[in-house]
Amino acid sequence: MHPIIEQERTYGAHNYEPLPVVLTRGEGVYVWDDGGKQYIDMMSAYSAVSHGHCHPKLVNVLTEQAQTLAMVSRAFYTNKLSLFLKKICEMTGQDKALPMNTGAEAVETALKAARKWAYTIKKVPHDKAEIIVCEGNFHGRTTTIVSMSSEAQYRTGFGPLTPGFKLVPYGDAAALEKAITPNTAAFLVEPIQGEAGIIVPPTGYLKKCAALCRQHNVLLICDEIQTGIGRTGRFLAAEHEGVKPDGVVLGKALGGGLLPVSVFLSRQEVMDVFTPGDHGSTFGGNPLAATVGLAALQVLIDENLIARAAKMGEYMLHQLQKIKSPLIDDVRGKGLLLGISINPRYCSARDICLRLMKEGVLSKETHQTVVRFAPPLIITEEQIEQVIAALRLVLEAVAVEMKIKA
Ligand code: IF1
Repeated sequence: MHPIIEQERTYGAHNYEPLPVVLTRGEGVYVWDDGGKQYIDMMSAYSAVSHGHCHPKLVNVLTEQAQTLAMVSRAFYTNKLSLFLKKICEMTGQDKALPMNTGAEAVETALKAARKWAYTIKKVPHDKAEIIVCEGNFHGRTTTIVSMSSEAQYRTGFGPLTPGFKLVPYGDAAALEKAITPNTAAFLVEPIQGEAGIIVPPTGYLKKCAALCRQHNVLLICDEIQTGIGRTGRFLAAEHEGVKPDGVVLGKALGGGLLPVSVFLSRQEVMDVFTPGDHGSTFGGNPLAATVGLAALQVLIDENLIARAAKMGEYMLHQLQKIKSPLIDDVRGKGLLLGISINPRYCSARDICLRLMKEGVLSKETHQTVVRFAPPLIITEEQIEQVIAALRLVLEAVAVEMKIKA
């Protein structure tokens, strides 16, 4: 076994099963392993590296701020936080933002805001607030968040779980309507489900949910931690449906692929439920994160990455749909958030990922059958063609080995 892998296995919890590759360097869409082999990164750290690895402008901004003022806590103001908050509010059309670090922390912030809004504004009886989420959801790994999960592995062994959540099928607005009660505080939903396997709901679904939430005075909160920041070809995926949610959660790429930056945004009436001391975080809103977050938004605009994601995503989806292989059950997604569903009769998505790795393409399976393609938004047509060629090679090799008639 590779000594680095062995050492990680010795001293690290075994909470992941990484592909057997040891990465040492990243630049743009490329990463290199410790043998000097180059890979096209089709994972971009679960969409956290949308700007490309070690983006020079972002690294400069990080370095400069790190040498100036990095951490003071929210006990004091800094000259950086308000600029970031103003920019992210302008870009989402929301009134106010509460800065955190990881996606899960921003989701927890959204849950607390929704519950307190239900009690103080909607007048839901004390401790009776309900939050509706979807089957197949992924919103993070805290014990409260996994209490909402429909995935047994994410919940098992971590009880007692947090009450107050209801599950409805994803993509079914009628099911949402049936689940709403006078105690419903919010409906928390991913515009496209990432972890569930890049599940795109029927057109009009989010719009119908928004209308139902408005009708029943329920907060529509979109978890755009994976789909936001241009990933699907719009700044927020909710924009594809012309929906402006009551609350938005952002993370991952907001940190420019360099450090954790997340935020919960909402309108004034909701955000004003928080009073000093209600909620917070040691690192949330630190000047280093705020500076990098602001620069990440600026680079997204300056390099036209949102339109690129739309154009390159359409191109990639079309190229994938042209591949005729019995191993492919389905190809789906939006922008540069794409998934290829592999027929489990022939092989696992992990097997495809291991073979792609040998061809210099790095990806990751989700739920055994889906290969996720979510590259940095800077990917070029030529690099996409290289990925498609590698995938064709791998699929053909498996078909030959399994004696499958193409
Ligand atoms: C893992 C998944 C992706 C997210 C959405 C909140 C969070 C995530 C829509 C929490 C995080 C990450 C977490 C990582 C794997 C990865 C993942 F497969 F688990 F679901 F991206 F699809 N909302 N997703 O996707 O943000 O606290 O991690 O910053 O936990 O294994 P976080």
